[in-house]
Amino acid sequence: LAIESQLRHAVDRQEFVLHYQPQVEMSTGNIIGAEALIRWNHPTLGLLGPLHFIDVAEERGYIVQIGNWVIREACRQIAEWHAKGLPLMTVGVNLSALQFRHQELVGLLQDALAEYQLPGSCLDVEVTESVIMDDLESTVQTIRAIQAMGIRMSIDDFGTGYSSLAYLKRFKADKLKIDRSFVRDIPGDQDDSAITRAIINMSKNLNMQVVAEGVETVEQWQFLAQEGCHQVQGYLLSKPVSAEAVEPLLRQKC
Ligand code: G
Ligand code: G
Ligand code: MN
Ligand code: NA
Repeated sequence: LAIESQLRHAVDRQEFVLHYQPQVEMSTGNIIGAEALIRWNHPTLGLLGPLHFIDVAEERGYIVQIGNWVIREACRQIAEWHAKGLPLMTVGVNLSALQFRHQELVGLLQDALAEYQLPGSCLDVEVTESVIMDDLESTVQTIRAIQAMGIRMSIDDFGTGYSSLAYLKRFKADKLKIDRSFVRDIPGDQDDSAITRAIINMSKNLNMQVVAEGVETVEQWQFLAQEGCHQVQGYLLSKPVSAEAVEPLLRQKC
C-alpha cells in the first residue's frame, strides 16, 4: 500500500529510468536497435524491475501516465544518441493493455516524435497477443493508425497468449518476438525446436520480421542462425543495461 501511493508520485518525482537491451541482426551481427525496459529507482528499495510495480500501475490506472513517460523518454534518448553522432536507432517500447486502448495513444506517439524531430521508424511498439485479442476491432484500427506514422508493430511474447492465429490476417504485424520460454531449451528439446522453427517459417512466409528473445547460449544462436531467424535479443549479447552502458554497444554498429 505504501508502494501504491509512492507509485502515484514516481513520474513527477522523476524516479523512473529506462534500461535498454540491444537487438542484433543475425546476418550481419549489427546492432539494429534496442528494447526499452522500465525500472523504478525507488527512494528506499533501490532499483525495482517491472514485475514489482507494472501490475499495480495497471490496476490503479497509473500505467497511462507511466507509459506516456516511457514513450517520451525513449524519444528523448534516441535524439540524444543521434546528436552524439550515433545513427538513428529504433527503440522498442512495451505498451500495456490500458495504454493501448487509451484514446490519446496515437496523438501522444505523434507528439513525442514531433517534439524530438524523429521519424516514426525510430519506434517499435510491442504489444502482447492478449492485448490485441482483447478488443480486436478497435485494436486493428489503432494498429493501422500507428503504422500509418511509420511506427513498427511487434507482437511480444508470441506463442504464449490465449489467442487464435486468425488475428494475423486482420492486420500486418511488422515483427513477431518468439517468447523466451520456447528459446530456452533449444536445440536440445525437440518440441521447442519445432515450435521455434515453425514460428520463424511462418513469419517469413507472411513477410514479417522474426526476433528470438532470451538467447543465452552459442548453441541457441547457431540453431536460430541455421533456421534463418532475423534478429536476436538476450543475455548472450547483453542484459538490459543503462543508456550510458548500452551506448558503446550501439557505437559498434558504425
Ligand atoms: O525488464 P524485464 O526486465 O524484467 O521486464 C519484465 C516485463 O516487464 C516484460 O514482460 C516487459 O514487457 C515488461 N515491461 C518492461 N518495461 C515496460 C514498460 O515500459 N511498460 C510496460 N507496460 N511493460 C514493461
Ligand atoms: O516480456 P518482455 O519480452 O518484454 O520481457 C523482457 C524480459 O526478459 C525482461 O525482464 C528481460 O530482463 C528478460 N530477458 C532478456 N533477455 C533475457 C535472457 O537472455 N534470459 C532471460 N532469462 N531473461 C531475459
Ligand atoms: Mn517486450
Ligand atoms: Na517478450
